[in-house]
Order: sequence, then C-alpha cells, then structure tokens
Amino acid sequence: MDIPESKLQNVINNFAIEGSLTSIKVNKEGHINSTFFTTFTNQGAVQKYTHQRINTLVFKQPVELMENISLVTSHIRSKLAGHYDNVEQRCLQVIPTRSGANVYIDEDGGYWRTYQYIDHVKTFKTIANAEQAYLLGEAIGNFQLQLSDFDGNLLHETIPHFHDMRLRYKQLQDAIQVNHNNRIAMVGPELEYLLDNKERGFILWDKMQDGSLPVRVTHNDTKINNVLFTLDGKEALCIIDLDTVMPGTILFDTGDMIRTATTTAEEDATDLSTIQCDVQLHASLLEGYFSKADFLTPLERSLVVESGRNITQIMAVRFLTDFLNGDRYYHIDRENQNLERAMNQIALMQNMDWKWEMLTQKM
Ligand code: GN1
Ligand code: MG
Repeated sequence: MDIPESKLQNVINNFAIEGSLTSIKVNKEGHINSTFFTTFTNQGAVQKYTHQRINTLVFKQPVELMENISLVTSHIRSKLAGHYDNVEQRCLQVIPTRSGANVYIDEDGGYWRTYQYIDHVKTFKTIANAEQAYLLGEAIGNFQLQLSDFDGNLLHETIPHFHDMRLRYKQLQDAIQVNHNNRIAMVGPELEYLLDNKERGFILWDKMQDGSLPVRVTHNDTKINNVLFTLDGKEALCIIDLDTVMPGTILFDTGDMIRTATTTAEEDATDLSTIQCDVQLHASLLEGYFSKADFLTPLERSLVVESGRNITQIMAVRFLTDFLNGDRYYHIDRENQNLERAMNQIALMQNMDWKWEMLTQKM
C-alpha cells in the first residue's frame, strides 16, 4: 500500500518517541501488514523503530491483537530479565502512543503500532546447514517453553479457526465457486491432489477439538523468517511477528517450523524441481526442538512430523483459495503468484510423502 510520507510522519508523531525523525524506509517482506522502519536521533543517540499499519481485513480485532502481544511479550520479558544483557534483542518491545495506548488510530480509521527495531540481527528465507536448523528448532522449543506456564485463557482468539483445516477446505470449495476470471482453468492437478489428501489433513484440528491434544499458547506463524539470528548466525535470539499468538495446539508451530526450515527452496520459488524436504535438516531441526520442548504429551510428540506435512497442506489450500478468489488476501508481486505458491507447497508435501519413512525413522 502506498502511504504518503507526510501521513506517515503524522502517524509516527503520535507514538511516545523522543528526538527527530531522520529516515523512513518501506519494508516489503510481510504478506499482510504494511511495515516501515524509521531512524530517530535524540541528543546524538540513534534509535530505530518498526511501524506497522495492521491489516484490519485480516486482523479484525486489532486492539485485542495488541493486548495479546503485550501480555505475551511481558511474560517472556519477565523470564529473560536478569539472565541476559541483550533482552531488547530477545523480545519485541511495544512502544505506546503518547497517550499510553498500544495502537494509534489514524483519521482514516487505520490501526498503527510501533515496536523498538531489533538491530544487529538477521533472518533467513531458507536454512543453510544442519547447525542452523538445530538453532531454529531450539528457538521455537524455547519460545513454547517460555510460554508453557502462561494461561492461554488470557488470550483473545483474534482470528477464530485460523488453522481449522475443515474451514480452510470449505473456503477452497467456496473459492471454486467464485472462480475469479475463470482461473480454475489454469489450475492443473494441484486441486485434485489437495482434494485427494483432504481427510488426512483434519487430524490436528479434530484431535484438538476432541480434547486429545492440549490447548496451549501458540504463535501460529513460526516460519523461518520470523526468527531473528545473530549476525554471525550462531544463535537464534527472538521470534517476531506475534500477530497470530492465540490458543491452539503447539503442533501448528512445529508444523510451520518444519514447513519452512526443511525445504530446499523458499516459498516463492517457482522451479518445482528445486523443492525438497531435506532429511538432514529435518533431523537436526527436531533434535534442537526436542532439546527444549520437554513438556510434550506422547500424542503431541507422535504427531510432530505429521504437523510439518499438515501445515504445508493448509498453506497450499490457502494459497490456492486466494488465487481462485482473485488474490484478495495475500500481497502479490506478480501474476499467478498465489497459484505458484500453492504449487510450491504441494511439491514440498509430495516430497515429504516420498521420504516419509526417513523423516519418521527416529520418532
Ligand atoms: C502470512 O504475513 P506473514 O508472512 O507474516 C500468513 C501466515 C502464512 C504466511 C505464509 C495472518 O504471514 O499464516 O503462513 O503468510 N499470516 C496470516 O508465508 O494469514
Ligand atoms: Mg505473520
């Protein structure tokens, strides 16, 4: 979204930031919110911030969403305090508005928030080696561990049924009816594959509904580029993008972690021959994860590998749905990108199936 700089400056002015604004940069990475980075100078000291206009078509309860983030970050911060001298790199810090709120509402009804920018860190789109995979698994396990004593009832369910596969398949069926610009004609065997694999996809949601999987606090978007690493890549410091922190099964998080950390090609790659689930990365990732996640029930543990396939499936369904609806949900940079994303995810699922025995060997 294009927002005039004067408007941005006005928005930013409403947050409790001292000093003078010296630069504004647009960030293009996320699929949902509009993100801007700024630099301020205050009496010679440079401070950086991240500002986001929350996409209220996706996040219909922005105030509740920020309440969730505020609660969760306070909880994590209390765990970190006294143990690290770089807490600001290990946990998001919400910057309030000048009147002390978590969000600023602009004159057009846009909802904005500001975080302290976390500096001297980097993210990855794919994992380079087994060591990095281990660190990532450890970081997600640690995040879950930090929140394992947090009362999930305190959180709002800001996007109800977010990882409900039954609902996502229903939305796909509806999108087939919408069939924007007769796009169905462009969809090849992808749709058939997803329909053939439908039943298997219900396992996580159904087992959460029948009470056999415990409801805990979940991040719901633990893809690899939401994990901040030190510049030398030797430590995973922080999990960001807490927009979808909600009650759920932790398998949603192991699933997104496996989906994005074991693939040999990023989500937007179009050459399907490059997309594989790397067995070595998978093993190291889970080794790192289990080194922290010592609180799992036997059923949770037994479904961890399945969760990777499952969340890859739900993403394929969601991308294809959005393609058939005319790209109304995910930002795109090129035509047919959502179809290509769906094809990418299906290729990954198929490769996981192909390697299933190896992936489940040590479980
Ligand atoms: C969206 O905007 P981003 O990249 O943080 C989506 C996730 C998907 C992801 C796929 C609220 O997240 O569920 O896994 O794209 N977030 C929402 O890259 O729908
Ligand atoms: Mg997100």
